[in-house]
Amino acid sequence: MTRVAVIGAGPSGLAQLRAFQSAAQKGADIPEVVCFEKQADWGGLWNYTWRTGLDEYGEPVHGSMYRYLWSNGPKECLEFADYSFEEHFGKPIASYPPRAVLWDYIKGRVEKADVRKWVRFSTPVRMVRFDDATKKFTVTAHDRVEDRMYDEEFDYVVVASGHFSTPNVPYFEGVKTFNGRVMHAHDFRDALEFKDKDVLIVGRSYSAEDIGSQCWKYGAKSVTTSYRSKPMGFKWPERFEERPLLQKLVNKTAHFADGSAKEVDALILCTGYLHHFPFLPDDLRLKTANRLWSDSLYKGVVYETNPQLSYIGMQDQFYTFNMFDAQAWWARDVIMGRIELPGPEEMKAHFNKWRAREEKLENAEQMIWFQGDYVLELLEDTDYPKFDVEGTNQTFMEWEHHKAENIMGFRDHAYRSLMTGNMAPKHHTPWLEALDDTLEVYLKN
Ligand code: FAD
Ligand code: NA7
Repeated sequence: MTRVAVIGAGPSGLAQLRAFQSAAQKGADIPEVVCFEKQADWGGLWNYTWRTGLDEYGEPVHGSMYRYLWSNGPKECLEFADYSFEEHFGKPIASYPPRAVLWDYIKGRVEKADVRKWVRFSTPVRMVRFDDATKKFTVTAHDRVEDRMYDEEFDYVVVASGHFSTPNVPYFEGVKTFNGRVMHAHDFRDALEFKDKDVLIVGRSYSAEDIGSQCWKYGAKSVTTSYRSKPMGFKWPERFEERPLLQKLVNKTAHFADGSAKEVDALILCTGYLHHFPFLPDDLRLKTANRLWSDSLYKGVVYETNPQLSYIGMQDQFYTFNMFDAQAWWARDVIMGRIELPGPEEMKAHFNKWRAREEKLENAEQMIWFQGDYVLELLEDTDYPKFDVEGTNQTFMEWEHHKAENIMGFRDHAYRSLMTGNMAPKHHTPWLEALDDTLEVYLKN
């Protein structure tokens, strides 16, 4: 029997499990699927952990999510086409759910699909090797509960281990002797730690924007973000400002590229993440920056030099859950022989076409249409329910517009589901006043 190893049970890995299960449900003979998950539960980053550094077994902690995190985009843009929010919650819900609500939703689909039995929890993959002669992979996994390492053979491997977990940590002069808290966004857990503090954030992307907003919301004395390329440019409220790049720290004084200086209590590096696959040898390891068209992948999924290996969710993301689905259905159909891959030259030509377009993208709007077109291309080939990608792009446009209008209030808007056609209710409490992020409170509409 054909065997498939899926590495990771976050949204991407779970999309892969659901893809195979849905084929089985429709009567297909599917391969044996084994999913290895390092954490004790599924949901990937959405499975919040209070831990930082190393976990209970000495493994690097995967989680980068923090308390009070609310979706940074409309839920309507990430909704599963085969399992709506309304199906899960039994009613329409507001558009920017907190983490716990999204985690519940992610779990609901795979619980319904009954695929938990395919997952081996607390089992990090240590190594994957490919044998050119037998055309099989050997996966070395470590069952941390039994403390037992073992090898198993597979015909296909799908890597879904995420890429927002291993921090990219640049060095700044004087950081060694800075008299305050220094951390990377990966280790940020609770904004209340920074109440009444002057916080300095380096970075200008989602983490900088959201961690900065959180700290402000939960009572930081001031928030200063420092950018390398250009400012975020939102209409920030009082006590929140943007400055050019941090040059050095002298005791607690931060010096910036424009010659200005500010006394700060804490430094939070929101400087992004590394694609990091310590379990993959040179010939199988994806090497790419965080970009919309990743290196070395055909259709953004299949590893060019070994098509028995696929990667899900490795792109920079506007689209998330339903893009992972589109990719997982596509990978499934390659594995099941429903999609035939072209030769290396055609694959390269396809790659080059998308890469050329990606390199010309100038703004978020163009990037969203780019990723939407990519999702559409994947949807053409599989039986993943077709959904209104253009409408999803339009919702992203509204989201961008709402952010530009009011960065501290964009989460108060509501959007129409592209899956059910129903309008989301407005949330009962403005985001700035909503300090309780529990599922129970959120759903009280
Ligand atoms: P992950 O969620 O990272 O899951 C990967 C899984 O692989 C984990 O469970 C991990 O334990 C497991 N794993 C890793 N290595 C191994 C190994 N060696 N062996 C076995 N298992 C392994 N997206 C949105 O749509 N909306 C948001 O609001 C949003 N907010 C975000 C906030 C933060 C702080 C971050 C970091 C990301 C956010 N994202 C958001 C993007 C996020 O990347 C996706 O939503 C999603 O979690 C990606 O799913 P994934 O399965 O690819 O990766
Ligand atoms: P991103 O989106 O990869 O952004 C990384 C940011 O870090 C970006 O603004 C970079 O600046 C900045 N960066 C990287 N290296 C440096 C150095 N050396 N100096 C200064 N600034 C630097 O990561 P995020 O964590 O924000 O977002 C990841 C995911 O989390 C995202 O999908 C969200 O949904 C949540 P640049 O823009 O290149 O000038």
